[in-house]
Amino acid sequence: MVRQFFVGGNTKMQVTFNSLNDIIENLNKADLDDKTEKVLAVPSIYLSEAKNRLNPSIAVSAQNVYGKNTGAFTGEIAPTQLKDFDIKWTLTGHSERRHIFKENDDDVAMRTKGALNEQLNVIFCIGEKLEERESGKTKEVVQHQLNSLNKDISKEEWSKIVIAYEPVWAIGTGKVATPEIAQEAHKDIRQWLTTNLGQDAADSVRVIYGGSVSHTNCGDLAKQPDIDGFLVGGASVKPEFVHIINANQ
Ligand code: G2H
Repeated sequence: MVRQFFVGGNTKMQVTFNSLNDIIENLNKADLDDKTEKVLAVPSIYLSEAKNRLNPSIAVSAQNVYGKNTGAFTGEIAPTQLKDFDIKWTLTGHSERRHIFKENDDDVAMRTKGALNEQLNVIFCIGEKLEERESGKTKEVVQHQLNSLNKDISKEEWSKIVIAYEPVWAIGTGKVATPEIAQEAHKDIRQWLTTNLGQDAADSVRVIYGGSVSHTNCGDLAKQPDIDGFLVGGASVKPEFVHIINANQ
């Protein structure tokens, strides 16, 4: 099975109303690979504006979601509230949520399950910290993150998920994983999919790479057999994002 190449932009909290509109204008006039699936994750306050203005070939995504649809959860956004604005995607488990805002594997699973309950698509982020890689625990950490979600969701629900492997030591640091290091981690994730969900899931679930992806490194990363695309942070708010979207051409 050929997995459709997937490029997500994660603008984080790095945009203003005006700069996001410049990004949208730039994307709308660009010649983008129509074989690549494209998603742009924006701060929640701009979701509606992005949805209204962005070319519909680029889906709009939230950067996080809560696992429940209503209640006293100040500051959170419900899956049904995303649906109210026809937002079909969300990130969950981004490393900044895990490490700055202390969301643990169970919190991330709860949020992801809540999104799936409302048929949202999820870019589910996982990845190890530098000390975990240096102590040889990469596989263990990543598998724990995958298992924590797998215990709560059905095999069928994995079809709504794109796994983003983002080694924490490579995020926003300029230290991109080499294509070989990234490929090795992606291959291990693919193996986990085979073992836990079967060959069909392993062949169809996209595993994308994130962590200092730029116009200079995206080409070599895209050539790796188990890298099905990117989640792009810093470069997604720059004109070079167009080049990254077209990396698989
Ligand atoms: C990882 C990535 C996008 P950056 O956080 O999610 O950001 O490309 O800036 O490392």
